[in-house]
Amino acid sequence: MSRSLFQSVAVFLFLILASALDWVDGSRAAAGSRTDDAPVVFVAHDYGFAGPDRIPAGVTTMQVVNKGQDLHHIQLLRLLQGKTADDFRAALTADSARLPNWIKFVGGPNAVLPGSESAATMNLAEGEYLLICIIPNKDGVPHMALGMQKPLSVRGAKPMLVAEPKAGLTITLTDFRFAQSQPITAGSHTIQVMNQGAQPHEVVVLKLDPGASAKDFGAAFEPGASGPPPGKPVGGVVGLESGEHAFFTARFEPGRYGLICFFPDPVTGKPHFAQGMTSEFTVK
Ligand SMILES: [Cu+2]
Repeated sequence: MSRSLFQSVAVFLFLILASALDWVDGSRAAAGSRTDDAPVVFVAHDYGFAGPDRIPAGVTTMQVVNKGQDLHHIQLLRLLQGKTADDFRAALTADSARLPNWIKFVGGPNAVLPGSESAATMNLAEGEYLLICIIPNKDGVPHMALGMQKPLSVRGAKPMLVAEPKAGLTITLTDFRFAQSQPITAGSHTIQVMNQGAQPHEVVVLKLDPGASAKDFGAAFEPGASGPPPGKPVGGVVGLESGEHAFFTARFEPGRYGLICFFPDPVTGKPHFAQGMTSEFTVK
């Protein structure tokens, strides 16, 4: 073997070894990936969000801390086609009843009462996002039209790989039903939410007042309704596109609970709960 050929073979073997070691390293990183990544916290107030402007991509737990007097959630939107937060504002000003078609609904922590917080976990790709609150005030004006819009840039990677949480339970969303993989017991649970419907859907978890249904809760938000809703929202996941999934963690006490989706049908404009998208269950 000539000296130069020998050198080439040696270099070749070194490269193979190096890539093999790299591979071992990579699988170690995956095996050692963490699920205890600290949440990204956004404070919601009447009417705005405070929090970071930029976060790294990957599996992200987003927490909303409600410091307002009203209900708030975070609907996370991904802006497509290079659109910006200003484009969104302009589209909303032009037609407040219709959201533009260059956004994707990518989840977010659902509504909680003033003084409470909720969290949801999503796998976020790099890109430009917007946090909005779609919950209406007493006059039916969505909070996003009152200032609850915050741009968020998702760029770069986290220093360590973060894995999706292990969920003991799945809630599947379809047009227009909720299905639970198993009964929810008392205690804290991490729940996977999967949208297998054709439309975007959300899940709001409700702690119901005695004798009330999830549909009664929804009816309290219809135009012209009076009186407080018969229950309180305790989290869940806001709008998710068809085929997407997310996670949320909530603590359940023994009692009566409900699930409800407020997402509007694109044709009729009616909220999904009016088409039957509610369910109730008892936590023992
Ligand atoms: Cu729905």
